[in-house]
Amino acid sequence: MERTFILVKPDGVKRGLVGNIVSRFESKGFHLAQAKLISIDQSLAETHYAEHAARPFFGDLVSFITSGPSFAMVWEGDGAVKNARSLIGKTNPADAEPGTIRGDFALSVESNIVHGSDSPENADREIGLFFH
Ligand code: FUP
Repeated sequence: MERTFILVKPDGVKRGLVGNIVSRFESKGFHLAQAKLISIDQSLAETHYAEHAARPFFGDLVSFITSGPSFAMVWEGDGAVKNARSLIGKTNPADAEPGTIRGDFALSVESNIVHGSDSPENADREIGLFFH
């Protein structure tokens, strides 16, 4: 069964959206395999977002993701990676459709509530980073 890694970022946890987001994944039919609250440290943040290390927003991204507790999850289901990204919506909430998590809850790309793996290979990598 395909797995994906989903993270409710510090803005989503602070705003009390964990339950709503978990409920959306449950309602879609995914199976919750693992979950935990985690305070992401500098090292984990830089490893998780390594592909963005050279981007101008990298420093702000690392500061943001380490700014408070996040809620990490592993969800299983057919086409889990692609289906989860459909629930999450486009990276920039301004482009995300209403009905998606980012479309319903976020206004800015810097604080876009939730992360979801973008490929099965990255899902395995991220699950290994957060659950070991
Ligand atoms: P996604 O896979 O949808 O989370 O998007 P990306 O991997 O492209 O981006 C990861 C995170 O970098 C986003 F969630 C927010 C941040 N980001 C910015 O802050 N500014 C940008 O211009 C692009 C991304």
